[in-house]
Amino acid sequence: MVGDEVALALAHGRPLVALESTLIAHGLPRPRNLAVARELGAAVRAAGATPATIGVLDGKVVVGLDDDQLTRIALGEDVPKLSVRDIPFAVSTKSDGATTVASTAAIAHRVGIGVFATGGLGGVHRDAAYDESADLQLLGRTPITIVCAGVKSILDVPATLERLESLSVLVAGYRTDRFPGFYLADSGHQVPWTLDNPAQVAAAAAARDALGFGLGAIVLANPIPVDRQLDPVLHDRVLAEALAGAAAQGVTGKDITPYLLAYFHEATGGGSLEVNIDLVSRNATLAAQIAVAAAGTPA
Ligand code: PSU
Ligand code: MN
Repeated sequence: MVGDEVALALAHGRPLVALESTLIAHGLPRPRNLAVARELGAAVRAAGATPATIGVLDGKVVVGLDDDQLTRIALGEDVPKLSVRDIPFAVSTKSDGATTVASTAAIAHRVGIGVFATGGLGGVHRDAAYDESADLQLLGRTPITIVCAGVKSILDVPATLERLESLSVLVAGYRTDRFPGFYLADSGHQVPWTLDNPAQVAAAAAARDALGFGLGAIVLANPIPVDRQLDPVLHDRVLAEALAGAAAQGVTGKDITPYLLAYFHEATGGGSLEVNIDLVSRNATLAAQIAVAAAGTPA
């Protein structure tokens, strides 16, 4: 399950950052997705931690995909998107698969990795038929730190924030009191707490664990800087078109998020893609800094 380099880092208490593979396989177009997967690993290393990209190959959960394995997940035909409930089926049928935030967080915590970086969390969708990502429930019961740019702006952001509160997920802004809007620096909503440096984030995780309330994840919301965000007017126009397109084509279930992201990437001429890559890579760097700070903090 655990690759050699990750096993060594775990054994020596060295800083590690989990990375997910659904973002690679289903959130970004090929072949750029493979280059991004490699860049994320490099960003984690440059900040002094070991990357542990998670996925499933031939029914084996792999923590720390090597370059060949990463290539298989990024470029493979019909690699399924595996949320946490799908993992037992993928294992028992010896399938390959890419792991979402929910499944990556579950696996990372299971092997003892405390920090995880992604782009934007799943959440409550805007469509009429009720659709809520399994990411939320899982984060409610999994004590890791996840660095993200908020929740994807294709979602119902205020409803998702309410669900995060109900599930007692710890939410903090990184150097901001605004909840970021994925492609946008500000979703228009506030965060209850602000943390200003990696050591404060590590200290919050340590406090949560020491209190023993059985709380779940810290969602550390790290906004894209305003000067690098997608143009908000373009964002709102494309979002309306994308939602209408999904409804007209009857896209539902686990296909809806990849559909909306791909729609954005095409309709913005790659503009949203660059922002997405930028924000994930910043999150990977910050996650590594937090893992480094946590490794220096006695438990
Ligand atoms: N962040 C991104 N791109 C993505 C995702 C996150 O920048 O594609 C993925 C994550 O794997 C997340 C999933 O768990 O989108 C949410 O899918 P759903 O809405 O079907 O739960
Ligand atoms: Mn869903």
